[in-house]
Amino acid sequence: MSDAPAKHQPLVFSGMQPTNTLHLGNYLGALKNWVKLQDQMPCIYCVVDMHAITAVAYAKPDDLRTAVREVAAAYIAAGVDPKRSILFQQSAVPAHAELAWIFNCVARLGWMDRMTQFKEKTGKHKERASVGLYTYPTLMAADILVYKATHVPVGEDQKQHLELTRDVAQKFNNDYGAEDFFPLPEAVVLGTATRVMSLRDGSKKMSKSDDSDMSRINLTDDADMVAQKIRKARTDPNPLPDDEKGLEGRPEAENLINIFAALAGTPRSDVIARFAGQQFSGFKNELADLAVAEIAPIAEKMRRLLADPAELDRILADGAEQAAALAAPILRETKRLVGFHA
Ligand code: AQP
Repeated sequence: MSDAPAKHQPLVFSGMQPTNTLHLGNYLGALKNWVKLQDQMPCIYCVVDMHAITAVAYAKPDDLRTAVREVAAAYIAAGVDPKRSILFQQSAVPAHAELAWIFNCVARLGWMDRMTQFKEKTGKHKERASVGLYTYPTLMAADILVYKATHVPVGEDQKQHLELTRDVAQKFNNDYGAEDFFPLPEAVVLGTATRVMSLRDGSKKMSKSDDSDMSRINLTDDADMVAQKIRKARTDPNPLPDDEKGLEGRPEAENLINIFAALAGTPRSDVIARFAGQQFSGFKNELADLAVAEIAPIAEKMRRLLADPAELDRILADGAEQAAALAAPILRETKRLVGFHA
């Protein structure tokens, strides 16, 4: 991680969508790093419910409220400390939406058309996607820049969106003659499993919205379920490879080795050396033990937190108050630069 530009105080911002229960990909790709970053600089962690409705219309408002609490509980259970970091729900701070509108007018259509996640999520049915899903990256830029955050811990899959955030910041600063007004935030990609793939298809990322629950390990899965999902994870008929080269064209094997390395905190080359030429069954048993050891305490803590929804709501409300107070002067100055009522 390089130093943030001197003009801006180091500050972390990141968020996850309450679209479903968080999974091992969210945890290894992002959440685990969020926890570590708390020791390095101030952090703001958000449950991005405004992003969530770009893809799903919740049948009942309570379904979304429950999902928001569940994500907040996962953050805390994994080690986000609401006494040190600001933890809140995106829709509680309207400054995000206000700044997103301004950024919709800064970002260019050509930039948005290049976003691979939109293409992946919509496939052949682009015309049926919501406009909100298309403009998701400008809202993400607003989430980050409304606090002038300088560092954004995300998985590999979100790096392109962060590039767009930098482009938006740069163009706003140029267009409105305000050099360095917004920082150009950096992606913080730590660890070995920055892109965890589906357990059913090694070419697709592990995702909350995958129809198959067997494709992912949820942070709420119990030990039996975790072990079962790993045992049933798709592999090919060959034994584990002897070297890195032997992983070429074997996405499922590569994914399981990456997950093993991330959970064990060892380099991937060590994992390959240790299991070289062995069958997957023994490897999978050890992988299941590692996954259970990491996930089970989180699942247990989540259950305890979710038993007291009023306390979770209090934590989120307290965080929203702090976030709104930080965003207000930045939004006011942005509107003044644009010429809006401020
Ligand atoms: N498979 C993954 N491997 C590594 N990191 C991942 N992240 C998501 N999936 C993986 C990281 O988790 C953070 C939260 O992501 P999000 O909730 O904003 O949505 P997403 O990236 O679209 O994640 P999902 O699980 O695929 O959700 P759905 O299915 O709802 O779209 C991000 O930092 C992301 O990089």
